[in-house]
Parts: sequence; C-alpha cells; structure tokens
Amino acid sequence: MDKRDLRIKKAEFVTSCGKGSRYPEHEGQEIAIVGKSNVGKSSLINALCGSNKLAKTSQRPGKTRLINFFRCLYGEKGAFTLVDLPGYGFALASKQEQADWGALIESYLASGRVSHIFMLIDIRHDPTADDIQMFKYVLYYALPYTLVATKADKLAKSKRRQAANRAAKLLGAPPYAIAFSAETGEGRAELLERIAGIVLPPEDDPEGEEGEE
Ligand SMILES: Nc1nc2c(ncn2[C@@H]2O[C@H](COP(=O)(O)OP(=O)(O)O)[C@@H](O)[C@H]2O)c(=O)[nH]1
Ligand SMILES: [Mg+2]
Repeated sequence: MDKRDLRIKKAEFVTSCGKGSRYPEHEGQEIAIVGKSNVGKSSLINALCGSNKLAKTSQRPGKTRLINFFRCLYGEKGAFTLVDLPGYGFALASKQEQADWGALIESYLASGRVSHIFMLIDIRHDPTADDIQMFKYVLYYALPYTLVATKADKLAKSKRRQAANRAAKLLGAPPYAIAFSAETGEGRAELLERIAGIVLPPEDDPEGEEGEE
C-alpha cells in the first residue's frame, strides 16, 4: 500500500462520450469506475474529489448512459483522470440498450487508455450475474483492479469487513474489498492511497526494507 498522500486539489468535468464519440485527450493515468446502476459510482467520485456536485448522483437507477471524464489535479502539476462508466443491470434496460451499453464499455476497456479499474459492489448484497460478467471483462482485458464495497454505512460496523470480503470472494476474486461509504468517508483514505500507488511515480525506498538484495 502506498502511504504517500495524494490530495486532490481540484477536480473538474471534462466531457461525456457516447457511442461513436471521440474520447478526450489522454491526461495522466486513467482510473475507471464500474458497477451496476445505483451502486454509488458518482457518489464515490464526488467523495474522493471533496465535491457534492461534480458527478450527478441519482436515486433513479440507470440515468447515466454516457462515459463521463473528470480531470483531477494534485501536487504541483500532477493530473489523473477518473472515469464514470454507465452502470449496468437496471431492470428497465431493453435488449437494444443492453447491447449499446456492451459496445460502449467494451470499446472503452479495449482502448488501452485504462490504467486501473475500481469495481464497485454493494456491501449489502451478493454480486449479481451482471457483476460477475463485468468482473470477467476486467480479467479478460487484464486490467489491474481494486474492489470497493459501497454503502458501508448501511451495515453494522462489526459486519462490514466480513461482508466486503465475502462480496469479493463471490465475484471470483481474492477475498478483499475496501469497505467504502460516500456518506461517512469510511475507506476514502485507503482509496486515495491506492490512487497514489497508481498515479505517482515509483518512489526510491530510503529504508531499503524491500530493496533488491
Ligand atoms: N447510505 C449511502 N447511500 C449512498 C452511498 N453512495 C451512494 N448512495 C446513494 O445511492 C444512490 C445512487 O448513488 P449514485 O452515486 O448516483 O450511483 P451510481 O448510479 O452508481 O452513480 C443515491 O441515492 C446515493 O445518495 C453511500 O455510501 N451510503
Ligand atoms: Mg452515476
């Protein structure tokens, strides 16, 4: 785990992309957020960036049909990009909508732009068949990922760790997920450390603790 502090100084919306639109110019490492509709993707982006209106959140599932790009600035002149992907699995989606979603997501994941995936699962529920399919895409494209169990505040504190790990295990991953709450900020520091490990250049190890022989 990277202990360096990555404080996001500023975050701003860049653009939305649908089917056939060109992605924006690549800016820093790109971290994409995936998960079913309503799992808390937009809320997580807002919580990480310390804003409550950067990414639009909604109680009505399935609103975002576009890929939304957010530029995050840190340190002197560092930048990375958070990408809010359209959610899957909402009951209203027609076959055509599902096909469009699949094409959009697959071409994005295959684009070579993505450095890392944050895959979100609801801490209260077992992963759905769609979650398992999504996780298979992530593995297929060989993308590094971090699992995040959202809405941790909705479970008793004593149950959170076990529930987060269980969700990861049921997904078919090693049994660990970061327990996260956009409401309370639980897990935010751990996610920012994870981001530091992804976007900051490797650090010389002054202690030599894990240095070469
Ligand atoms: N209690 C609680 N509610 C959350 C949390 N994250 C998101 N929500 C709620 O869940 C709903 C969907 O959130 P949203 O971020 O729009 O989900 P998205 O569809 O994945 O982008 C909204 O009503 C949010 O307020 C959380 O950590 N705790
Ligand atoms: Mg959203």
